[in-house]
Amino acid sequence: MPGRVAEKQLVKERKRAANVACISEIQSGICQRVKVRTVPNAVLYDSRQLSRIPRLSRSLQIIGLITATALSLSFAAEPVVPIRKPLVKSWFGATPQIDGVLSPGEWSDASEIRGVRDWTPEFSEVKSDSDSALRGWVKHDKAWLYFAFEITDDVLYGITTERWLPKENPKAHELSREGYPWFGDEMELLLNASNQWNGDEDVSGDGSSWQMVCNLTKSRLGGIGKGGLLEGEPRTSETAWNNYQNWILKGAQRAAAKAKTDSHGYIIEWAIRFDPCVEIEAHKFYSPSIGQKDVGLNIALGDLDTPEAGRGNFGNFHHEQWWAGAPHTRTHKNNFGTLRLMADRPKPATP
Ligand SMILES: [Ca+2]
Ligand SMILES: [Ca+2]
Repeated sequence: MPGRVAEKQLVKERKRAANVACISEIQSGICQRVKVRTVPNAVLYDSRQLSRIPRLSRSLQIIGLITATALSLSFAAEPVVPIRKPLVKSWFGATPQIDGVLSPGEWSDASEIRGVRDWTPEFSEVKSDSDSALRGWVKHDKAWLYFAFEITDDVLYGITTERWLPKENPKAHELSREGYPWFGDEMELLLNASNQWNGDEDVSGDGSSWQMVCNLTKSRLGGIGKGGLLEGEPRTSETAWNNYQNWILKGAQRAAAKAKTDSHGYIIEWAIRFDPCVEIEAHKFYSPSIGQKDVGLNIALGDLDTPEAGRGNFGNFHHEQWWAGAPHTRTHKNNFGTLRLMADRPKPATP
């Protein structure tokens, strides 16, 4: 469900969902009645958020088992979910070629990011690197921020599977605001250039903060079947949608996504021009001449396989792993990690 949802309605929905999720555990005697953490002033831009049923983590189930033994079943447990807040530095480096090929040495002057078993799972946990894993790199030059990702994925949606549709949206592959840009094997970058937030709000959809998608098998520029960039969230905002589309059409963001020849993964290379996409203050865009600067960053790796692999999850997604944040709130700016832009300094040589 897109659009704004009042807090009361959201809390009610989550309590109902949590009760549904809890019934089987109550029946088997290992679950307490579980309070659902509220999200004050929540603004839902992403239709995945409301539709996702909060699932009990393994640790929560263990807590439930222990407390059930020790205390009466009327006791209410309040789970505390730690929020991942990683930091990565972006050093000044050589300009890469955005072609979906990791050439020898092309990213050796960049900082490395690893995942995703230890990232935040929105859906099923990742238990094996051969199922879903990632090596990533980030760096910048005078005018652009660059990311590269080498993704391991044992089943490529729309390549080694049929292009099946989710029951939630028969228009999932329409390249409009009604479609699901993130439906498929995909990555999302979320940047908060201002590095400021007021509460639990998501990105605004302009140079100060945004969420864009790179899908392996569809794109704004290449259509269905060709990987690349798509307008991300909030798709409910016409302004955000138009900003994102302009960036793609005018080349302010460029990306290449290519399946590996063995079909067990893919490569993404992604370039983001500081002007207009890293607006650190109103009408002021990052440049190495400004000096070192922290901005908010989150990264998502979405893994869609077969409908059976994602049974019980929204859209039958198998995995959606997040570099920063907690489940269900990871798109809020206050859940992001930090990208430290290191001005004109190159990566120090390894000792
Ligand atoms: Ca390249
Ligand atoms: Ca997949």
